[in-house]
Amino acid sequence: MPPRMTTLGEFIIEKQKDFKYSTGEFSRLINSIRLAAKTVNHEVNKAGLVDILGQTGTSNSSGEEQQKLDAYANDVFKTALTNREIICGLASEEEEDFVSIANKNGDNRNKYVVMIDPLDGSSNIDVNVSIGTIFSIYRRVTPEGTPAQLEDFLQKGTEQVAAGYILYGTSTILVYTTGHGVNGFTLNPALGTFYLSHPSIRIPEKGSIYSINEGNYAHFPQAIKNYIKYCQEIAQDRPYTSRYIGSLVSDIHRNMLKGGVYLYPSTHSHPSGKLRLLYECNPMAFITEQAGGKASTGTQRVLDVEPTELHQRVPFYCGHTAMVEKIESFF
Ligand code: AHM
Ligand code: MG
Repeated sequence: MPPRMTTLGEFIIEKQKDFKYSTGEFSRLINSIRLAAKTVNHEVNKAGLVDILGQTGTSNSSGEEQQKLDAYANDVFKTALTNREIICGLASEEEEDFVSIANKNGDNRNKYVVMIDPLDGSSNIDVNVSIGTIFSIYRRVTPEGTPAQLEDFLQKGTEQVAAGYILYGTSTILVYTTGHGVNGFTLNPALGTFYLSHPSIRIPEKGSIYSINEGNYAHFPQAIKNYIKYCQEIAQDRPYTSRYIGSLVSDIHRNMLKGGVYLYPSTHSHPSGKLRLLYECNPMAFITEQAGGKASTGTQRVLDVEPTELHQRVPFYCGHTAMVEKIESFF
């Protein structure tokens, strides 16, 4: 008999009691994300086969060209979360503004808002490199029954009640935290079921990978130039290796399992860094801290940054605690 494997559905029900606002509403929310992830996964896997590759010709709110799959993933997650009447608001990296969501009877009694990067690393789609979805969940701060407001979204990362990512890679894995550690679930594509494959993920004690786009070297702050030199110097106790996929979810996931640090500093073209605080950095910071790691802007804990706008960017250094602290020491 094969060993009994826990499914994501079973895990959600089992852990409902750990969730401090346990109402079943939150479990339904995670369930909707699971369903949307399976749908997007299906489409991503056949991306090379159907005429869905290429660009829509429109740009997203940051002025970058949107790929067709970005738009598709955005629609899938939005529909899954909207139709089930479980959230009162949604903000997406692919959309300029947040949307307030009312139930079919017109009320706004739901408690949660979701922020999502529906398909991160989408410039990699055309070349079969792994991409991902990142999500972040908050309790609303405005009164239930009223439309969601900007302040429901501009909350510090410390206020997240859950965050996760889905990596569409050699296999599809959904990793999430509700503040009680981090667990990963791998999709069995034959059955369409996610199974608990990576329980209680902890970033390994010995980190040796640094991940950064060194092509931007000339435009990095001096502190980061110095850190890169530090990583490159040959010393017996520092045998660092460089790995950079250019797909945040993949780079972070690898570092979570193998030990390492991810860096996206400020550059000339992106003076505050490229990554978005609300859709990318906060969820990854929450997950990383829950796995025993650390996430910093170089001078501040990412989760403590006070957001001022939806599409705000911050420099991002995330991963193995000692490696992040080393980076901070260079600033
Ligand atoms: P995106 O949200 O437009 O896909 O951009 C975010 C991506 C991350 O996945 C990745 O880490 C980073 O951009 C790579 O940027 P660069 O190509 O500048 O190294
Ligand atoms: Mg992104």
